[in-house]
Amino acid sequence: MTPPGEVAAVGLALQGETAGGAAPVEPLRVGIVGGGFMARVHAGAARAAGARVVALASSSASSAGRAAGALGVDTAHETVDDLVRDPRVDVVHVCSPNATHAPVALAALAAGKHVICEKPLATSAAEATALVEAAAAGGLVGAVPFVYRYHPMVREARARVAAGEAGRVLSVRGSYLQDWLLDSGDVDWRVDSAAGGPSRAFADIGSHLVDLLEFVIGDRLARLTSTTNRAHDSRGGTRVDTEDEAAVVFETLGGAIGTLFVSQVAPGRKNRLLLDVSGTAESLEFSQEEPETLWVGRRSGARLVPRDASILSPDAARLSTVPAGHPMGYVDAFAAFVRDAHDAVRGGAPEGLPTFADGLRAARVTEAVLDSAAGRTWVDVP
Ligand code: SOE
Repeated sequence: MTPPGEVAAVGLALQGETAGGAAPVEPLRVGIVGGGFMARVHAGAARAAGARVVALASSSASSAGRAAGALGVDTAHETVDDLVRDPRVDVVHVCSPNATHAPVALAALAAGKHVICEKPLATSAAEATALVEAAAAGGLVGAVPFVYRYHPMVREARARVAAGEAGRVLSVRGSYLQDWLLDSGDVDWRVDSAAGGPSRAFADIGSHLVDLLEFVIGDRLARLTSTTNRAHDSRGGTRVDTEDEAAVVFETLGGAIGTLFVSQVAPGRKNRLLLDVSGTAESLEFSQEEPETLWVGRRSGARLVPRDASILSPDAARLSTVPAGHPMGYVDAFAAFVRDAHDAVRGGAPEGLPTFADGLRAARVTEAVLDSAAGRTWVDVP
């Protein structure tokens, strides 16, 4: 067991901190677009990474003023354009509704800003492609918060697969269940395709699941067939045209098979993302609601591996910033993601940073899921 004092050595340095007494680095300056739950999470993560949150813009000047006040941000801009052109802003964090992601991120890139854009990166693969190209053309960082990659035990599962300890991956079962949209009175901008895009449950949470699955097994979905379901055709008096649930069967390029199930109407399930991988030697199971352990099963027996940096792979240990027994979770994963994204802005190449290319990948899988469900057929994933 690593003594508590030594664990920080495997963690990441905060911005502004330097090794060996070198001159301190100026904090990055963040501008946030959006004023809801995710804006709050991004503001906290940016500050934890040592950045300064200097400006905020939202759908109106008044909502920007309110959110800036609540989050302790000095400048509330009247428009998003004002924010992306603010010379004090180095990185724009896009936390507004899905349909605005592409136009806001494109405007920020055009203004020469690095961008962290919430998922889904865009509501179509064509828009996501334009974002990948714009970031590359400008030599700018584009990152997407597939933050579940930042749980240390996810990195541990990935390392075990990469090292061959799990054997050849035969099958994967992924599910992501929530219940916050269970009742017909549960309304949110996400349920309306004009604001959220043509896919809701899959784009919102299935995108996390696919990203995590491909990240952990180092393989890609090749083809899939899917079906979707809707619990309520109308919510709060408005017709709903997005799915509440999606079920997917898939094959990977590497020859594995598997299933995915996502639901935002599963009673009692709050944020239950579960990934269960079976290789020829061992099975691995990670549950987002119990992120401090990884279940590792072999024919000879199963055990729960604890998040203890002294026994983990280097990448899992790197993200394990407090000693074992001091629970880490979603907020820590988010902070680690932003720390790595900001490190990339400074020219670093952090391991496993989800970029716009990964956002495009999720958009392609989402389109394949909707196409397959509409055509009731197998679809190749581009
Ligand atoms: C709501 O479904 C939500 O907040 C998602 O938008 C997030 O991406 C997910 O991490 C948690 O649930």
